[in-house]
Amino acid sequence: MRVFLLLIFALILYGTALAKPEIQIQDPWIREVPPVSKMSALFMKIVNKGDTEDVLLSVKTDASKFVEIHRMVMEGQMMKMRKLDFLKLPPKSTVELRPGGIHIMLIELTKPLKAGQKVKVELNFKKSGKIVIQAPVKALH
Ligand SMILES: [Cu+2]
Repeated sequence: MRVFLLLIFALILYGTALAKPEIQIQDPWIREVPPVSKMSALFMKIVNKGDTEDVLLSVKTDASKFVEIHRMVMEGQMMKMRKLDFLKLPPKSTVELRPGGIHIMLIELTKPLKAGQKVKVELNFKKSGKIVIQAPVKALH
């Protein structure tokens, strides 16, 4: 009986070890802005191929002083941006960050962003830890 219980326990532990998120970043890009603009936004698809949720906690880059996760909301007739403290990434799903939707706001740009440049960005996830990407700067159209 004791051996049987141990076996069950080991199987549960094994299962827990296997259950984890698996994050992939696809098609990241930063919107090109005129040199006078002090803000831009970063977009991408965040794919979680794993079987448990992960959470995007924070984003860092040298391209701007501050970085925030934003979503667009309708208030009356106005589209406004609201800050999110984190972004949930459900298992077996893709969260798309795109213009007009959820985006990562780069506030107080440290240098002008020109199309063709690549910007190093560090994403911090609750379970997957740090993922570093190179996001190209592109014009919106
Ligand atoms: Cu924003």
